[in-house]
Amino acid sequence: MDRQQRFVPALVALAGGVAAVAGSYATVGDSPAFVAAPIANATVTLAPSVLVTFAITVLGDLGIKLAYVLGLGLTAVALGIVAGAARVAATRAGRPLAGPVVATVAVGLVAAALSGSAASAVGAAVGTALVATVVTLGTAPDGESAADSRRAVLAGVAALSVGVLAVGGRRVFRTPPDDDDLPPIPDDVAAMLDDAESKSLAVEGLEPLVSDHFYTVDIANVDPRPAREDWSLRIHGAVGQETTYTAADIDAMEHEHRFETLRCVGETLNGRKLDTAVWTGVPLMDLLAAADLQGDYVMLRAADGFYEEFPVDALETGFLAVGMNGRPLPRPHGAPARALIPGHWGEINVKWLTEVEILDEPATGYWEKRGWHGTGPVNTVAKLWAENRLDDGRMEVAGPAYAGTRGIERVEVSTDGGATWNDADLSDPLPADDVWRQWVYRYDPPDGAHEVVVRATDGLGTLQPRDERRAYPSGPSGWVSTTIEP
Ligand SMILES: Nc1nc2c(c(=O)[nH]1)N[C@H]1C(S)=C(S)[C@@H](COP(=O)(O)O)O[C@H]1N2
Ligand SMILES: [Mo]
Repeated sequence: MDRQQRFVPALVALAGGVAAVAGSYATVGDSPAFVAAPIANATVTLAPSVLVTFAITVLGDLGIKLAYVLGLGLTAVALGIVAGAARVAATRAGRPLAGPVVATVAVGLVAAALSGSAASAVGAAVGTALVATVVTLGTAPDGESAADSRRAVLAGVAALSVGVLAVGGRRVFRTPPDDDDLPPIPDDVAAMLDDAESKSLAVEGLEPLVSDHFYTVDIANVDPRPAREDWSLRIHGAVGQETTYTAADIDAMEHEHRFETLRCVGETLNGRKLDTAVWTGVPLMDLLAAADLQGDYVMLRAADGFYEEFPVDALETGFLAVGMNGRPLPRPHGAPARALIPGHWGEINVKWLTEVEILDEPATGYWEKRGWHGTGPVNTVAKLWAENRLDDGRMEVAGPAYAGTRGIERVEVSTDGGATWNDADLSDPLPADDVWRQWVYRYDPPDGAHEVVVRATDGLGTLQPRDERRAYPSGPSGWVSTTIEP
């Protein structure tokens, strides 16, 4: 065997693994049954917290995509090792021709164990069987030379790699589904969306009061996709009466619509993980009152293994959202149902909610185990998202301001680095308890470069603190500033 040829078995094995991943995706698609899903999710949940914090605060959305690609690669290698080991075992047993069959069965069994899905496992096994067939044909004893067999293997590897890259690429760069397939927006929600549109300040580059694009943050690399019929919400723990609601139970209840803003504790000071939507659902207390809550703390648990704990009082104004902007709650935002806890950091607004567990004693949530303090009320912030030079030579600066349930009373802008301050104009308030406002300020710019600083005062009259702090562990703080060049 020359050196090159020694790589062939490893390449064959890897191709078997890549094909298994592709085959599983072909059958079950981007769902939790995808064979790479558990490993892709484990790359997030098992990663050291420093790495996760770095990924969230520095890489942002790219971090989760890299983790996904890593998960795909690790799964392909793992299944490749299974396929390769099976072939080696068959050869050692003196039955080399049984190798492909043994490899196919072994990959199928491991894929079934990983994914818990027969369809996914069959897809994976078929992928491996295809590679094994290509290889067997390529190395058939009827005169094919070693070089030809190598070429066949390499062609197989290349073709399958292209396949899986295309598949992975589609997941990573997917576009949202067409609106045409969705039910029409109910009139009352449409009226709220109109209200928000008419109150949104007309500033170029400023997102409207109902976000065009709502950020997502979660530990689920492959989002859960609980079928509505299988979903239920269990209320248990320190309760007088354990209760379980199905989706049909929720459907039968009276629904409300609310504007509500969410902000992630892990974002940067002037970051974009701050958004607003109209949510449709039922007040959590409509669901919880019957359970007779007896503990002081609550743990919310979700289908992706996420869990967060906080004082039970915060549930009083909480909401179970099943719709967003007049549509069914989208999968990335927690379908079929998520919690909304007014005024608190995003992380306790648990998506894919499955359990409300009432506790007598405090416990530690997912992010708090990793050092964050993100279960409490949000920090006050005024952001600077738009910076426009107007036709008449004036400057226009604008952004959103948010202080949770405290509300925003005032936003001030300094154009001289904080020496003097002027009041910005605010958007008319939306009828809601936990929602952002927009601010805008127009001025005649000085001749040279100048520093614009912005700060908000909340509804309790408290000025946004000036001291700068990074996101970790309690959310970013400080005044947003930027230098504007002439
Ligand atoms: N089940 C589940 N819920 C979750 C999370 C998660 O990882 N899993 N992430 C939380 C965090 S950190 C934030 S900021 C919000 C973001 O909600 P969004 O993705 O709808 O914007 O969801 C929260 N709910
Ligand atoms: Mo978050």
